[in-house]
Amino acid sequence: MKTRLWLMAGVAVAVAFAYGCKPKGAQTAISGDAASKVYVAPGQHDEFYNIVSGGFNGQMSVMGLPSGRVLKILPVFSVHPENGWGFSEETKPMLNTSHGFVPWDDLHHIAISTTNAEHDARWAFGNANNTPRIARVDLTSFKTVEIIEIPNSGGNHSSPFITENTEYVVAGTRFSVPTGNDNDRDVGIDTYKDNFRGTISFISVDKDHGDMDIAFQLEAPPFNFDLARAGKKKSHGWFFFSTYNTEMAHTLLEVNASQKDKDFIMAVNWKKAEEYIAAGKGKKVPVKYAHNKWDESTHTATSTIRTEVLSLDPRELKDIVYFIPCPKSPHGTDTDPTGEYIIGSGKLAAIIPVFSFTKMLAAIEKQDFEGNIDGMPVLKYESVLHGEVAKPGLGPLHTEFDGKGFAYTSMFVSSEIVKWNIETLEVVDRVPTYYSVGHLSIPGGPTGKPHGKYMVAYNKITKDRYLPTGPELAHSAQLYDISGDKMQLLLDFPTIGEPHYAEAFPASLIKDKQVKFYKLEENNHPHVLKGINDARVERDGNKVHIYLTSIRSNFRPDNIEGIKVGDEVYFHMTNLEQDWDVPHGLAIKGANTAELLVMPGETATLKWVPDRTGVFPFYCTDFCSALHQEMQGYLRVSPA
Ligand code: CUK
Ligand code: CUA
Repeated sequence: MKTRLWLMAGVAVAVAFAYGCKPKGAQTAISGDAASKVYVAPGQHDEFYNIVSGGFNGQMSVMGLPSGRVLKILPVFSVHPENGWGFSEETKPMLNTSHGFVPWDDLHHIAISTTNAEHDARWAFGNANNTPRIARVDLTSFKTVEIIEIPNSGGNHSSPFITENTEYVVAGTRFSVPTGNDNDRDVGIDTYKDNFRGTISFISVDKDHGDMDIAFQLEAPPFNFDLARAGKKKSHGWFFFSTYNTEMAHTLLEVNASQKDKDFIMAVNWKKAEEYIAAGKGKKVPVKYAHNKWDESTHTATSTIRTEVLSLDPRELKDIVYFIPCPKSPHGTDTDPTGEYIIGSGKLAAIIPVFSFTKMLAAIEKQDFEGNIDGMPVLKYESVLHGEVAKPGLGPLHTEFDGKGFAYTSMFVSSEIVKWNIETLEVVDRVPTYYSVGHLSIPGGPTGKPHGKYMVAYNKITKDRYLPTGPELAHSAQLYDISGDKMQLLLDFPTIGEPHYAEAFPASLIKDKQVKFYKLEENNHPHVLKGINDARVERDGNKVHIYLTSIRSNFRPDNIEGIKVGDEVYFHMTNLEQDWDVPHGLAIKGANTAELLVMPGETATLKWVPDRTGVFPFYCTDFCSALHQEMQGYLRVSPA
């Protein structure tokens, strides 16, 4: 796969010449001026938080911009031995699904919460592609606090995209699937057109607390839904989805897919859909999905299985869904900061089509349609088109905005970024990327208020950019200065996992709102200890509960006897510290689990079933004081 892409990139170099752009090796030589622009002096903070998806590692990483420094890696759809996430009893329910415990996924897109189309940065949302889920991360604790599974979905790629006040997070299915409960799903794959649907989920987000709930699902035609953006400002109330395989083929082996020279952008009037739901037009569909929530008071997650979802059928309600023809296999669809322009990016197209929201409304008003799909109108390309960006490069994927009237589109095949004027559609600048760029990210770029200073290109191919590390190389990101007329490459930095999308926002939004520690008096964990005198061991049948305290620089109890082979041993460890940045860890020899890393004021539980007799040392893993190394103990296991 990578080889092929590399070849495409090679072709692209030739193509780039044809377009009159000479990729310059000189771009690799950073001038002193560029270095000073990304230099964050020791002790100084970055200007922006950058939340970066981890792709196939299922995590998010947090980086500072402009330095590119990694500040944190946080588990979302993954276990994380580093802090026991997915290993401790408290966190396991976060990774529960209707299929049971699914400790991995493929996280492509980040959405940072907004109010009035501007970042408020209360939460970061991320999608699980493989076993469809949406996660919400609290940006005061940088912890995953909620995960909701998406039923009637397969390949949850077109998500999570949010409306301008974070009213909804949407999740569009990449694979159309048979919908309904498990018993309805055993159908022939060749009955695709009749039995499969391309479901779009509208997940409501509570204004105050962020709690998610599937408000309703829309049963769209069996296309593949790739990406989406909400309308904003004048187009608030609408959502736009890119689609491919509008041939509705159940196999994409050449002959079937990409036959047509246009696919569609699907425009959804979600305010209208809301009205239909309020009027009782939704029907209840039996399904099974998990809803997992973290409770900051008990420091424990719970998982609930839900069995019903409300569904709207746009085949019956004819004024919710409209199709805009868009040249070949659109990938990204993006809306500009004013909400007027909708940009399609046909991967196999030689132009970038820009649609006008005003024209779309006028065409709907006049019923200027060229046909319909199951009764849902298809608009005429020309009547919705604002214009086309001519000869932008090859393989347009994703577009971001600087808030100064310019759009920046990544060109996967020709490995470059093209800057163009949204009104005049004129290409004003282009720069090479190393290599094969995927998403672009400008701080505030997808919102109504981009900050327009920097742009990061997340590249798919690395090749020679860093010191080589065997067959697997770090993915490469590149930071550009976009404050002037010409884009200027400032910095290369390696990333964690395979980033797809990322969103950055001003650090000032959240840096003074961070949780520094948990107050012990507010800890309602069922096994919390409020002081060292409560430390103890309790046996209940074959279950042994060790109530353990940690505080600089000892564990209590630190000599534990009376454990038998085959016992279920639970270490309930409370970190009694009440200060910032003093976690304690717990590791036990031979335990087939991860460590615990417990934050000040928090309680966490590790389960271990010893399989042999002996004396097992345990110790603190986080260097917490001068006597850290002395923070240790013994546990004795005797025959059953
Ligand atoms: S996708 Cu990866 S480069 Cu999953 Cu947003 Cu376009
Ligand atoms: Cu506690 Cu080291």
